[in-house]
Amino acid sequence: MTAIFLHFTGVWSNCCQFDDDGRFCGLADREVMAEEGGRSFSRRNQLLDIEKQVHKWWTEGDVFRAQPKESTPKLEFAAAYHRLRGASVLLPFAFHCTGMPIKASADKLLREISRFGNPPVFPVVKEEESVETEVKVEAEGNQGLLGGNFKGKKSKVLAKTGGVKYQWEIMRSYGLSDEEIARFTDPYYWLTYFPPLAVEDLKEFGLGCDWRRTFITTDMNPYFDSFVRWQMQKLKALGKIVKDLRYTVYSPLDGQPCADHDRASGEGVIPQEYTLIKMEALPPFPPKMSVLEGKKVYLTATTLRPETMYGQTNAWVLPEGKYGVFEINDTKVFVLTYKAALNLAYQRLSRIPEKLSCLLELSGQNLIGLPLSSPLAFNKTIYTLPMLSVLTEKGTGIVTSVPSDSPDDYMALHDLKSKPAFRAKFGVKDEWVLPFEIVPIINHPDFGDRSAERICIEKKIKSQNERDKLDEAKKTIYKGRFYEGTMIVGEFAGMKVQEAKGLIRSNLLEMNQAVTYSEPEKKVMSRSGDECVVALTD
Ligand code: A2H
Repeated sequence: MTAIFLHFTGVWSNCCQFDDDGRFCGLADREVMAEEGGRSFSRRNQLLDIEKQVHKWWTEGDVFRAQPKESTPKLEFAAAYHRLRGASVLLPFAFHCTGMPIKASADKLLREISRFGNPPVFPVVKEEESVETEVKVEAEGNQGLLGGNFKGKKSKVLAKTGGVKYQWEIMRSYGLSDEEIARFTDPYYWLTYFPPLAVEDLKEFGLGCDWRRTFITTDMNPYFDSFVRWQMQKLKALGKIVKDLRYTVYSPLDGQPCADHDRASGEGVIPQEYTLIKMEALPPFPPKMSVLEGKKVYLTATTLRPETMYGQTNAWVLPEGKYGVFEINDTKVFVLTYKAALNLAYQRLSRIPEKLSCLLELSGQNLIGLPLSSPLAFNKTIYTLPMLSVLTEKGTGIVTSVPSDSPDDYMALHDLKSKPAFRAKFGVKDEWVLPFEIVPIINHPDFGDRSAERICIEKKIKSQNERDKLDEAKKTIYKGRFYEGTMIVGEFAGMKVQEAKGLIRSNLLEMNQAVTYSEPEKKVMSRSGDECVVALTD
């Protein structure tokens, strides 16, 4: 900042001084105190006059015109500083036109026209909803997609007068007419509309720019476009870049990735990746599931600890949870929540891409007692049992139980084993529970090879309902020397857990006993109002 103020100081020092309070006080202040509605604008007006005069000198003198060979391009303040020291400074200014957000906004306008007409007539929003959106729009609505604030003077006022939820309303809040807004359905129109406004603002700001050197990005500028093509092809030929798929937060309604600026809530939320364990349901199926006879049916469990799969004793469902049986291909079906199935459908794991095909709806209670064969488990057959802390919002809503290493799993199994009335309540037979003992699989340097049991006893946890204590137990296990734990069973016995984890996971994926599953780590709502999933996109 110093440089630019130095610049102004030279102009001002002849005509200004400070009043007794140390406030700036110009000539005009001292001579006339013009009053407008009780407030004086003379100081401001004088500054504006000075500014106008300086702009005139700059334009007349063509002071920012520079010859490239004599100059060093620098940022604005450095440029001004060096210019003041007599250097010939070139400051160019270009417009980086962000492709996706502009395309997304243009497409939103198209969708709004197809849903609500042109100009659109939006459904009336309730009072509370509109208050929420107002705040949002004040925070985000004025953000120019080309990287700045554009002509947004009216936007706050307008935004306050109604709930602004739609792209069309955001454009109206810039002071644009409906007729003009309709032109923004063409993404290229954005690139002709906003840059000149930005140039105006930058000139007002006093940017010392040689405007002959300005340009915009994207294929609207064939020179820039061919430069980028050349650069990308060169890098690709050198093997420095690849084209591949990646997991990204995605709006099914918009049909495209939902970046932070496209979100109504959930800013900063990223995909969380899990290993989805395929636990095969063993026929004959109970009568409720008889339509599935002949299909390969898998209960699916999301885990962050694939290396613990040797120690599985059962699977957990929420008795009152809602599950579905979804087709993955012609022969294979997955049992999981609707939400998880939707995520998978966008990750190339559904019979019809991006569509759900649900063969059957089931409650968790319907699944209790279902025998399963689960990858790597030393117990050849395990059973589906009730756990009350299963969240249907997280993962597949089905959890595989490893009571040696998970305090939640240990306490839930302990409850079922020690409380016959609890078993009876959910129709759990003794033989699904009582024969299953803890299988030691990992030696934890501080808690031994039954770490979950040890910590639950130490913390005197009585049941699966003691949520706070269980969360604390989990934290305690992961603190300290957890990462020095060693595998004591399986192919990688003797190896540190951290090294074995990735290898075991790769094996499971390779053997098709597990797949990768990803979902937003927290709920994300798009500005179009739908809940986002994670999609595998180019
Ligand atoms: B973990 P995060 Cl051995 N509801 O797998 C409740 N818990 C769920 C769930 C749901 N819908 N979906 C997954 N989980 C559990 C193994 C394991 C796990 C061990 C030790 C700790 C542990 C065997 N159960 O997790 O909230 C699954 O249990 C403690 C971190 O996404 C999954 O990994 O961090 C873990 O929670 C994912 O939890």
